[in-house]
Amino acid sequence: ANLSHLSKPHAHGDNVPYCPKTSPLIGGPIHVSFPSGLTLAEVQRKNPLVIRGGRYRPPDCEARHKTAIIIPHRNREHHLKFLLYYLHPFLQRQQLSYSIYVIHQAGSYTFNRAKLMNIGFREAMREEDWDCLFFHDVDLIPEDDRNLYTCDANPKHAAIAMDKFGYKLPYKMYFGGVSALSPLHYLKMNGFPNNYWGWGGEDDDIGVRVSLAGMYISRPSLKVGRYKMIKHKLDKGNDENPKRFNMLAKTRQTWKTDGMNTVEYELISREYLPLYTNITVNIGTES
Ligand code: UDH
Repeated sequence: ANLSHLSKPHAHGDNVPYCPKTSPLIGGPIHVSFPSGLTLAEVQRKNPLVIRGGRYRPPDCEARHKTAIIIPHRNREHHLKFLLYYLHPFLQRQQLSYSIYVIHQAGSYTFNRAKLMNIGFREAMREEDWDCLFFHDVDLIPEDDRNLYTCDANPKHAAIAMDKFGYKLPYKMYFGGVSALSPLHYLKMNGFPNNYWGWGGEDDDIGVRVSLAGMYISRPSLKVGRYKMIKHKLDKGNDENPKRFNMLAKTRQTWKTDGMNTVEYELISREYLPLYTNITVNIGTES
């Protein structure tokens, strides 16, 4: 039998047109709620064109943008289910070619969000020449699909208006939650820091790196960059990092010697699940 369609299920022929510059499927504000009985099987059923590993291409036009979503994760399956439920249709309405990567920290040692992002960058770029990477907390649901998951000329902070901050930017240099960088942006700032263990500080370090590398922070409008955070308490294994203020004062000295050029980890598994690629890693402990 000819099985070639299995390896490239949505490969287009030569004469498929590019998707329009503005997707006709975009609808604006999204009403976000958290249905109690939702299952992953149902999310799968609602997204029949998503293929193994959580990949998608528009069925009848050639996407203008290729975006990888990178989600740092441990022990938040409940949030992940809701994020997938909203994010898959959201990305499809934007007519993107995309894949969702969940970077799962193995073990119970202190969480390290930024290091997981570095790993996500490397593992995603290994698979595909993405032109944009979205670094995405698992508990933030976008509330407007005009918030385009594409890259700008500068690193973009997308989650500028969260419900928990009264739909305003909490402070000018805030870069937390959801951000978008092209591979060039990412490498220019040597990625993210690897040594912020526990809660806090790493997002500000990343914001400082953007400007130290000679770039600016780009943002969508407050009307469009809206997110609802799924309420939760501080996790076990992610206590506030008391060193973060001292570390932040030194970013100028450390950014070139700590980041993408020094990230070390052990890949435990790569699983192509129906709705996302799950990458489990051992990231070691604080030295
Ligand atoms: N994350 C996990 N598992 C963890 C910890 C963090 O998956 O155990 C990921 C997840 O993607 C999360 C992100 O890291 O969205 C950021 O962590 P967070 O949600 O704990 O950070 P946030 O600032 O949480 O959003 C605030 C919780 C209250 C903290 C109060 C401290 N003063």
